[in-house]
Amino acid sequence: MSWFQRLKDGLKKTKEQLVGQLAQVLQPGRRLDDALLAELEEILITADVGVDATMEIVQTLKARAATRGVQDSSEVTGLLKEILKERLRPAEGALNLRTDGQPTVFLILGVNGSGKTTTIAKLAQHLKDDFGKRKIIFAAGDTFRAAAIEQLEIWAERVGAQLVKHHANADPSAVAFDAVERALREHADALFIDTAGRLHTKHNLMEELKKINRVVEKRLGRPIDERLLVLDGTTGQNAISQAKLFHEAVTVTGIVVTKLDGTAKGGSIIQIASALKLPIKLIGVGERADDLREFKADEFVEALL
Ligand SMILES: Nc1nc2c(ncn2[C@@H]2O[C@H](COP(=O)(O)OP(=O)(O)OP(=O)(O)O)[C@@H](O)[C@H]2O)c(=O)[nH]1
Ligand SMILES: [Mg+2]
Repeated sequence: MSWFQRLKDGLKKTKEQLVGQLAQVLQPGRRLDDALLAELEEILITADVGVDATMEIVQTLKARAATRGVQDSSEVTGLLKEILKERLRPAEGALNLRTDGQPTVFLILGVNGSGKTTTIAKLAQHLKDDFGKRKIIFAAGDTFRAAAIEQLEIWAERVGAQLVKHHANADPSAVAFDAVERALREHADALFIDTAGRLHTKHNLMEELKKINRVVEKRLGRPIDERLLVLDGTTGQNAISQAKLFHEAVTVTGIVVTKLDGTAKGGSIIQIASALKLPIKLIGVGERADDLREFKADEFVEALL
């Protein structure tokens, strides 16, 4: 199955809701007036596009319809697609993969359950299949949650990566340091550092992440290539406040939005792109190893509407 088909399948719930509601509002022959725009606003908010982004989108649509002399509701979907693509395009961002023979180092961040560990597995699979990256190392930096190490170990076996682990409750920075040593020594193509999503306090977690970042960069003698923040696409506004906390602690280089499948709230990506001035590098639409790809604005909007 092609990625576009998988993306469409993944976004099915959002699409069905969005397209269904739009069809009810955009009845043939209905005029594009303020009442219609108010209904459109409601539909976008229901899909978790967020209040601010929705207001801006509807205002833009109104202005553009006026400039172009559009009076009929039949042209609204076309306008909406155009505006959503324009909004989402600046949020696209390519992965920063090294080409100098050094390992590309990924630090994977996010609150518990957002999809960090599965994102590591999926991205590793993608790098193997589509970028010819053969030697991949996972660092079991979530030493806090019971079973996290085993979960990463299972994925490592499944996608053919090597695992660097310590015992439970070990210092995650020490695990990360060892993994960097090994990645450099063995000339790995990529290193993924998994992290815990929950500690006793938020402050504690942020301090730990800063430390991992510091220790790794010191050993590397250069910045980490990608500090990816994994956000659960079904959590909307909440995801945005989390992102601000993580970004403050360790500068985030890109966002991964997961779980866009199985929810009618796939519009959250528009909210995330609008509220955070950070590139959305990848999106996840399922639990399988090949359910993650680079985020492309036009493709996303076409799959959605
Ligand atoms: N439907 C769906 N499920 C996903 C996606 N990504 C992750 N999941 C599921 O979400 C759950 C949590 O994923 P994990 O990768 O364990 O999340 P985590 O951030 O590592 O969680 P902690 O280790 O507890 O901090 C798992 O059941 C995954 O299979 C996705 O894109 N779509
Ligand atoms: Mg995990």
